[in-house]
Formats: sequence, structure tokens, C-alpha cells
Amino acid sequence: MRNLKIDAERLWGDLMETAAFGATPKGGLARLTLTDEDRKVRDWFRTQAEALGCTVTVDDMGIMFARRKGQRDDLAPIAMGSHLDTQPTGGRFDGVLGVLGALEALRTMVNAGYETVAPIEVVNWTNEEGSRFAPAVIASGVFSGVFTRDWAIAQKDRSGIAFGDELKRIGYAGSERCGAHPLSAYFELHIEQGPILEAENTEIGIVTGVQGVRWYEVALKGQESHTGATPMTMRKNALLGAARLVDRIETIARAHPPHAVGTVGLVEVKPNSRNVVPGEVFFTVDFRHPDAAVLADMEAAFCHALDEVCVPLGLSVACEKIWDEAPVHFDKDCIAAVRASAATSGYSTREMFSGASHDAAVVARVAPTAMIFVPCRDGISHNEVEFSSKEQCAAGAQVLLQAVMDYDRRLAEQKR
Ligand code: HGY
Ligand code: MN
Ligand code: MN
Repeated sequence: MRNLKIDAERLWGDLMETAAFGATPKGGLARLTLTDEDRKVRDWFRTQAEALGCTVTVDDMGIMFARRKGQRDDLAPIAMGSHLDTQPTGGRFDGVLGVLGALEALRTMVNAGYETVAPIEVVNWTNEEGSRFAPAVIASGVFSGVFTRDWAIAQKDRSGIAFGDELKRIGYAGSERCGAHPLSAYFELHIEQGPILEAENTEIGIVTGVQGVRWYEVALKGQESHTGATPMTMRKNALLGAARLVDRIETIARAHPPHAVGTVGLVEVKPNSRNVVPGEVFFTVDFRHPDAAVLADMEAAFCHALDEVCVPLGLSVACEKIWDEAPVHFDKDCIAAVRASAATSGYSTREMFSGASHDAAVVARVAPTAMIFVPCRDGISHNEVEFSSKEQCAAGAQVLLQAVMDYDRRLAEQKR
């Protein structure tokens, strides 16, 4: 198999060029899904892909597939990609490296005149982050049957704007039905977003799976009243209830070391006035663990805590689970392709489970899937300081290229 080499400078140039779309003063990205910044980077991606001779298809969840023909166009494509949307104070690499690394791998094949047997597709999944429109991986979730499209396009952001309306507004409501797009395999390059690879001075993470996730939305209702005239014994303070529950969630997660995590990331207080006892609080809960049974225990403890905390405070509680993703184990042949590819390139590796979730976690339901990790500085992500070096990004893209070529060769032999 030809030993093609990605161009590290070209990849880095793409990463820095696209970082202009939604750039923040602190050097990060605020490119929330389906905003004008998201539209700009999508337009950029389409232009680059078409310049490589790809045809770009957009489905009715806005997922973009940039397709390069193979010798056997009857075969389902081997896909590689990730997401271009970011957190509100996101970094320049989360998701972006996976799409641009895939674009660079494809560009390397095109420039070398290397023709694969199966078609190759570079994919940009809509709204992986789930920050503006919850839950995360909403489009790849529809693609793989986790969510229905009707439910997904009706999801509203916290200002009441619907996903489907924004998709139309930015001009990316495609015609292909989301999910009617078979894949032979899917590979995703991503920064680790945690501390392990850097701490162990390891160049490539061979990702064998993704831990389970459960997201909840909680609304507490008490009674707005005057902060000066309302005795402490007569209050129904929704924020006090929320504060106690934040602490209980911390305790629940710490009860299952070392892997369990529990977080309240979004809190809205009403009326949010300095001299009104808060009458309503909305907050979100994010539980994660590699074992579904532990997640179930955490959920049971949380449901118990809701009543234990809120009943004595006279608060009503509404709690909805909006995402329940079981731990996923990736495909052994795809993992083998990543392992062989990293070995060919001589990179140090370690196998690992992903702490963060990714589109790959749900795409694995409908196609053989694996992921490749590269280190990020201090293990920090979902933060404007997020950083991986030119060399680390290039190493990941090189392994991605070789893994896809390796998988293609094996597929060709199978489908002879
Ligand atoms: O939440 C996650 O794990 C992903 O970064 N959206
Ligand atoms: Mn990501
Ligand atoms: Mn992310």
C-alpha cells in the first residue's frame, strides 16, 4: 500500500483559517450550531471539498457528506469526520480537527492520484455539542436512530428558537432523509479532551469505546417573595433547593470513583433579582460512567435526592431525562486498522475509553466505527485555551489516512 503523507503545514493552515469563523478575543471559538458563524465554516468546508472534486450532499438534519468516488461506487462509503460546531467558549480543535484532518487525508489521496476501492466521505455532523440545542449528537443521533427527526427539529434553544427553523435560516436544510445513507465504516479523529495521553507522553490514543451519558433537565418551583420582609421560615427558595442538589450531585459522582462524573453546567434563576427570593430555577445534570449499571445507581440516588431536598423546602420538581446513551464499544476491525496505522507510522499508542462523547458513539450503532485521539495541552478542552500542536494534529491525521486506506484495502478483498 502506498505510504502517503499528509501535509502538516496545510492542515495547520486550515485549522487557523477556520478559527476565524467565530473567533473570540481570548483565541478560542464561539461557533454555536446553526449560527451565522456555523454557516460560514460550512460554506468554507463545501468550497474546499468541491475544489477536490467531491460532491457535497446535505441531509435534512444539515449533516454534510463530501464524497469522493471510488473504483467501486456500488460500495457504501468509508466515512471520516467529526463536527464544526463549538461550545460558547470553545477551543479551535474540538471537532474541527476531525473534519479538517479528514479533509487533509482526502486531499492527500487526491493529490497523489490514489484511488480507493470504496467511495470516501468526509462528514460534518450538525450540533454535536448539544450546547445551544440539547442534547448533544442530535443529528448523528437521528442518523443512527437514537432520536426521531420530528423530535430533534422541534428542540428549542434557551431563547425559544427551534432547531428546524435555524437549519432553514442558514440554508442547510438538505433534502436527503437523515439516516438513509449507509456507511461501510466510520473513523473519527479527535483531541482527547482529557489528561491521559499527555501525562503518559503517548502520541496516539486507540479509542476502543465511549462511556455512557445521561442528561437531565430539572425545573424547581417555589415562591417569589420579598427578601426583606419574608421570614426565613416562610420561604420557598428554589435556588436553595438547587444549591443543595448541586452538592448532592457532586456526592453521588464521588461515591463511584474513579470514573463517575456528575456536573450541573447550566443554571437559570427567575426572576434573578437581588431583592426577590428566587421562585424558579432551571438547571441541567450531566452524569457519565463506563458502566450502565453504575449510571442507573447514580440516577436512582439523584431521583431520591430530588424529593429529599425539595419536599422540606416546599418546592415542586419537574425532572426530564433528555439523553440516555449506553457505553459503546467500537468495532474490532476498525480498531485494528487504527492500531496497524499507528504502528506503520511508528507512533507510541495506548488503548483507551473516551470520557467525552462524540458522534462516533452513536454512529457505531449503524456502522463499524473507531476513533483516534491525540493529546491536548494540560488535558483541557471546552475552554478557549484548548491546544494541540501542529505535530500532534498531523500525527492524528496521518493515522486517520492510513487507517482508512488500510480498511479500504481489507474491504476490497472481502467484496471481491
Ligand atoms: O458532551 C460531550 O461529551 C461532547 O463534547 N459534546
Ligand atoms: Mn467534540
Ligand atoms: Mn465538545
